[in-house]
Amino acid sequence: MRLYLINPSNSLASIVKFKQSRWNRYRVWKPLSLMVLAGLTPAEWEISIVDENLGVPDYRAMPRPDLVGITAFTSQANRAYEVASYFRRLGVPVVMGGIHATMCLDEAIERVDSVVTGEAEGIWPQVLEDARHGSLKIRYDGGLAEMNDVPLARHDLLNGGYALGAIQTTRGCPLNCSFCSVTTFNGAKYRQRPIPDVVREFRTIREKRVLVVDDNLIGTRPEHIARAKDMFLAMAQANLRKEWIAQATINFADDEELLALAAKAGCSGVFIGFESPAPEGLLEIGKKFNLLKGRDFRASVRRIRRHNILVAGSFIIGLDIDEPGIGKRIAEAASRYGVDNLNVLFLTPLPGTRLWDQMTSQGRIALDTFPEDWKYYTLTFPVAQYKHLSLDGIIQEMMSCNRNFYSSPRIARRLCSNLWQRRKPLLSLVVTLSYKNNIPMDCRAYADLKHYWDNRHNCVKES
Ligand code: B12
Ligand code: SF4
Repeated sequence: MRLYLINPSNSLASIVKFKQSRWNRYRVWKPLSLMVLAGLTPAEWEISIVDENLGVPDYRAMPRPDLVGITAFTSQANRAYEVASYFRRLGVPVVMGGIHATMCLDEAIERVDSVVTGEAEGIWPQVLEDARHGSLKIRYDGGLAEMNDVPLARHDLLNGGYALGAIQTTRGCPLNCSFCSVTTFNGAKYRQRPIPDVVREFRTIREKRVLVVDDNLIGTRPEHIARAKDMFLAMAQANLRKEWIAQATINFADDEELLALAAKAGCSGVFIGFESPAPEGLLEIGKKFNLLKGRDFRASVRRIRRHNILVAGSFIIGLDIDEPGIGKRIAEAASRYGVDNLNVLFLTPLPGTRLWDQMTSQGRIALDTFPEDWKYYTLTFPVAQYKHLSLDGIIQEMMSCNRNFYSSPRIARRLCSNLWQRRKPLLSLVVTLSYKNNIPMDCRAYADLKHYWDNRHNCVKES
């Protein structure tokens, strides 16, 4: 039995633009969901993982599979349906799972043979068994998995072409920020994998550098932090010789022992969601957590950096409180906090989030021809009506933000400081160059979007 597991591409996402800028090669990360599914698949299946991010293969030249499994974030949904349609025309059954199919079940059900909602661990063997007997059901629901059931991902199935390996150690987040799908999809309960499983899986990863995909590696409560410390200690003792980056909330900075253990375990960088430079912005999106204990962001970032860990800061542009000038404000806040890299995204109503419900009820979703328009839901395009910013206005703010933070003098200053303090200057430079080189590409993409947006609105007026 031959199984293809496919990760569809989106030509508008920067991770696939490594031909235009070689620095984007460092953004191409392994699709962990498919490696986990492969880990759940019995040995009688011959599995190929196809990652279209590395290039779309000629499916006609490939042997006909018995079953196709497709994953998709919302931004990949469009392409997922194209691939599904190709295989279904050949009579090959197609199963779709992942976040988009879960949030847009009705849409997916119309376009594939079977949809698996939720996490796959508890249900995938059943799906395969049914497929073998030609009795696939239209819908399966995996719900939330037991973390003991998360298998070792099949890292061996994807070789070459990747700068980073990937691993997951926890799922779920209690914070439920309005724009984020994680609490809806993975639940509010913070669930942790057994530490020996994590260490064992780390050993099977070939890449020297690894992305720990957890949404919040350390969690929010004292018992979460204690588990994170135990895990870092076990990783350090296992002498894994890996450098890894992860996502965490700003409370990562609050515990010196935690930071020291993380660094010892191989942590080289952390991605932190600051989201807004204004307390009212944090209240608007429901991320009050960042405001607790009268936090001093600059001091927090400094404490993390002292452990030789780089900090990438993420912000959102387009909140209801954001007015003209927000781009410069974000760039200045990020520079003041002292982050090494800045990642700014447009506020995007993703299906299944509280923001989606709010913007839908207010009639503010501007790009709403689905599934076609999902390709713009990469968070790097404005897709909604923003309260104080027009389409041109919000694009200008984004460009002014990036040009300000990634201006040559600011880059030189950060590089000198990292060189002086021997804090991974090369790694921070590579990431910086990836962001900087994408600025002209982004400008072209915005011009295309404006053209599309204008045509759409003219059509609506005429009809
Ligand atoms: C790692 C990650 C990335 C990596 C992706 C690496 C890769 N190639 O996969 C990078 C950094 C590149 C990335 C990019 C983006 N990401 Co991202 N990312 C994540 C993150 C943190 C973890 C994903 C992961 O690996 N999880 C571990 C695996 C094991 O879990 P899983 O994917 O959910 O898979 C399980 C189930 O869903 C199911 N399943 C999944 N696929 C399939 C398929 C079949 C057939 C079946 C049966 C089951 C099944 O089974 C799996 C095991 O239980 C998630 C948050 C999260 N918690 O999921 C956000 C997340 C998926 N990303 C998100 C977004 C928005 C993006 C971007 C659009 C924007 C951005 N700039 O971040 C881009 C999109 C790029 C693109 N290609 O279009 C959103 C997606 C929401 C949505 N509705 O689409 C999430 C949920 C975060 C959020 N804040 O809401 N991301
Ligand atoms: S943005 Fe981060 S902190 Fe907020 S709900 Fe999502 S994963 Fe949790």
